[in-house]
Amino acid sequence: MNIIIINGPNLNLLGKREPEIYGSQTFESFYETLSQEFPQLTLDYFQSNAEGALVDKIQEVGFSVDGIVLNAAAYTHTSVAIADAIKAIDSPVIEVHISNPHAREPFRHHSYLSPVVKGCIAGFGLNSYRLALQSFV
Ligand code: CA2
Repeated sequence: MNIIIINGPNLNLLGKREPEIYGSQTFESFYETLSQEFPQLTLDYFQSNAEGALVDKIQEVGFSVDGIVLNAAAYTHTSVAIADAIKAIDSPVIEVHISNPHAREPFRHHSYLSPVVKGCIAGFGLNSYRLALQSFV
């Protein structure tokens, strides 16, 4: 199975800022671990801070990959464009979050993406990504 992990804005700072919320591991080093843990999956990884670049990537891969693990970060709570892109593609999308947005500020309680994804996993730290990959396995 071909699975791509797509991360949105500021997740390139993982392990470098706000470790009390987002942990102290960089995503690059976590991604290496995931690649070893899931040898049966062909993994790819993309990160962008730009909404349009995320829409472009979802459209680019969304008719060929077997699954998308998407942490759209703050765009989760704002982006009709990303929701429309998810609706337009064939590949199933799992929405993941490191923190539990429902336990945080009210503006994080609404997701434009949750109604159009296959499932949501939130609040388990970086393990949220691991659980999403397991769901595809
Ligand atoms: O918990 C998550 O995974 C979030 O998607 C993270 C987003 C936040 O806006 C969502 O409400 C929940 C923020 C990502 C920011 O990532 C940082 C990582 C390290 C340091 C600073 C920001």
